[in-house]
Amino acid sequence: MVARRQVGLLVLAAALAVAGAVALESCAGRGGTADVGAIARERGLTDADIVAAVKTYQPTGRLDEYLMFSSGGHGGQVLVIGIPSMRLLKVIAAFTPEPWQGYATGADEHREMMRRARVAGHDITWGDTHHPALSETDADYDGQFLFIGDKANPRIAVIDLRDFETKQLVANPNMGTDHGAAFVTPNTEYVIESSQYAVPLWNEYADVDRYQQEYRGLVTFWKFDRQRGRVDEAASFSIELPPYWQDLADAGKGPSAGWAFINSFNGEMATGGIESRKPAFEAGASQNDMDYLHILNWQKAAQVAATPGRARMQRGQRVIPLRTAVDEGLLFLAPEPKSPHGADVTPDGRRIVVGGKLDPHVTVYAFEKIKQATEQRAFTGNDAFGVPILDFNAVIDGQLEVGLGPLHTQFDGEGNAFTSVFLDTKVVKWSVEPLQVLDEIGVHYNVGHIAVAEGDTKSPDGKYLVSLNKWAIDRFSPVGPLHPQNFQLIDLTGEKMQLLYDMPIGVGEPHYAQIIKADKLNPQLVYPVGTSPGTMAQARDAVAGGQERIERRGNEVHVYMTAIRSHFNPEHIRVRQGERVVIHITNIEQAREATHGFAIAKYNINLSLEPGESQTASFVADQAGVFPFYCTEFCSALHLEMAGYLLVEPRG
Ligand code: CUK
Ligand code: CUA
Repeated sequence: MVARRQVGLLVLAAALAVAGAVALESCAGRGGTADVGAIARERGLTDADIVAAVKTYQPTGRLDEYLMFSSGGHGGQVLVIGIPSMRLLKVIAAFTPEPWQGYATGADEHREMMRRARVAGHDITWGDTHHPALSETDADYDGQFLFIGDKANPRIAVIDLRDFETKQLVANPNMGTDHGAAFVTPNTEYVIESSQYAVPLWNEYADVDRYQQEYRGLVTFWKFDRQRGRVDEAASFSIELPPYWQDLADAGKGPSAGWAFINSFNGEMATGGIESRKPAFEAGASQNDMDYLHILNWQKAAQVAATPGRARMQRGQRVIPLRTAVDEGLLFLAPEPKSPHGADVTPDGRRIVVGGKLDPHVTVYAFEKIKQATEQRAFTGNDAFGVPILDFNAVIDGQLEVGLGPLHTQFDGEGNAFTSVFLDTKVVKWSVEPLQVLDEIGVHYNVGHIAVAEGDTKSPDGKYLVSLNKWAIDRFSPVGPLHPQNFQLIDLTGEKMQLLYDMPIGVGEPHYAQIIKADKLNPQLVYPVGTSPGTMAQARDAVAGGQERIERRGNEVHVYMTAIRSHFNPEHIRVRQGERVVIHITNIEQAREATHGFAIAKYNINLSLEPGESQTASFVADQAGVFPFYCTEFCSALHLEMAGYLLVEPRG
């Protein structure tokens, strides 16, 4: 306590010295005092509060040290947040249309991307994002790509960090929902997506009565083509899994590179209750003391999938049948207590930490022991599907009691682990070797994931931890029955963890986040004129200044348009009712941030054209009349004049 007070006083002294005591007096006379001590007293701030403020405040123009990419939950987006300031820097549209960035609100490119990601014949206009994964090179974030899974539908979005935009949505044809997505292998060879709620795999339909016979879990290894910046669906493969409900996944690294680990719950294979008079899922799926950690050799599986006759094509995807996976030694199970949630590989790749939601311990598995047991075929038996089960006590390093409801674990670079504890609403710091609790801090309130700076790499920075809490309850002014979520920034630099900042998240419920050193990112600030962001290459229909024109081709009217402060060229588009209008529009600016919007009244179109960007929007002019179009971005003093008319002549 004494030490903390001294720090506070030091900070005060420093702040006063910087501000300059003379200037303070003159301010005070005009109602506001600049006496830091007086302000703190008046606002009831403690020394710890002042330290927290000084550790997080960024003066105007100062950039953050880290960027956090957070899931936006069932808002379907990705949030980009600066650390330590906790300022929201960007919302990246991924699965949900986002008009202000012209995402899926008119551009043909997005329409095509969304069309390819249709699921079960439906247009899906939202997503439930859970786990973002930064691309890695040699088990370290490389700042090139970001992937995120949509639990609901089940899909993966690929975001290019050259422009922070979504480039591809990949739908999984063989899953009901996913949850272990997205996680990457150490060189981003594959993006991992594993299922959650089992559904029939080989047949379209089977009643839940036939759960054990027909329902299956699945893990898909999406092959990532880094050169193209796209998932290569044809080069990807899946492995059939037992119908336990697979949960979180993580990829091995270092000594465990080539392996993946997936938790599961509902090892009971409960099929639900209520009208069936069987126990409801919450009870039925929580009866056993042990569930199964799935241990997968993906490197070997990739070879098996490539061997003719080993994988079966199912709905256009190569799937290694469960039987083959067992015969080839691709899949093993290790018991894990009890309804586990997080599975997290330590930075050195030697251990896997599992938190059992209904068990007060974290369980630490030793990969060396797992590997030995699989090689010596030291199994205690097989599950109902023939998958070999390892001896729990032979493959763990130990267990550590951390509190009620341990969920997810992160690591620093000094051999410490941090586990979120849901029911006790706290974060516990512990050492991996020896297994020992070191510290804990209460959070507000229901903690889910936590994220540590560079926490999933082989060399985490530690330094900061963000606790991603659900249900803020009383932390912020009430804004109706549903409160914002609460991100809490925690300082890891001292012996005791210290709470620094509360950040309300007024959108979907975030799940996971990753924090990357800001200087690893190097986004471009303008596109070369005529770039299509989809390909990052010259758009076929890009328009240079002076080339603007309108061409008629049969029933189509092609408008080659430019945008530059503060006009569109042309400003009049004349078509006949029923004609197809194809507008190719290029923002020919090269000044930073000189973005223009392009909205057409009553036709549900809004594009956002960043400097240099070229896009196409096409639609049938089915409504006769006069439709203003205008720029939606306040780009200059004469921005309101950046407008034109679409004139649709009635059919005669
Ligand atoms: S989950 Cu939400 S708190 Cu989808 Cu990783 Cu654990
Ligand atoms: Cu361009 Cu406003």
